[in-house]
Amino acid sequence: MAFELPDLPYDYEALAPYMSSQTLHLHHDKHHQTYVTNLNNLIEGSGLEGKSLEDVVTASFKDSSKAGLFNNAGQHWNHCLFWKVMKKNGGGKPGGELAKRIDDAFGSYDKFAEAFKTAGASQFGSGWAWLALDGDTLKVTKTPNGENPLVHGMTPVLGIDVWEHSYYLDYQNRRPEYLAAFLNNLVNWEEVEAQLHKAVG
Ligand code: MN3
Repeated sequence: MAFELPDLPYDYEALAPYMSSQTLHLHHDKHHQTYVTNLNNLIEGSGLEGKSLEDVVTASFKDSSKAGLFNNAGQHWNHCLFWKVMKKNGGGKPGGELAKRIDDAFGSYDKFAEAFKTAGASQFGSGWAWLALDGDTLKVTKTPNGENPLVHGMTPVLGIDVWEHSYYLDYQNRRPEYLAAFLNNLVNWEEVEAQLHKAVG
């Protein structure tokens, strides 16, 4: 069964002005679609046909002959999470178990936010910043290009795309402003908490 581009869980206008309709159309309909198309083409004959997306990501990461497959599978996984962890009128501080785990891991929400923004701003070139579960502990991490924490044995619960295609139309070169807007106005903490519960089982 071929991999498919998921619909956005909100209207294209829903995240404006923090992420414009134009950015979402290009980013979802063009960039993400291209990763899905390439993934479906490259998986043919790879020996990984029929595997779950997570299995394709982790198996192809270990095999340098499958670098193209890895990049596209990783980017498909990353974007599926990215769309889900945003919503209209999102952002601000989380509640519930997530708030407690963030306090335990970082000392406070503000310290987490600084670490997350620093990770995103300091990722040289294209990549991602993450909040991921490492064993039983939340960590902030960053990865280049299509890589993600799954390949390092961690489970991402929140991710932000810091490729230029994700913010350049709305923020030009001001990546730190985009990172701040994501945390203050876009994060769907209920979905992040759901991802956390899925990860801890
Ligand atoms: Mn992207």
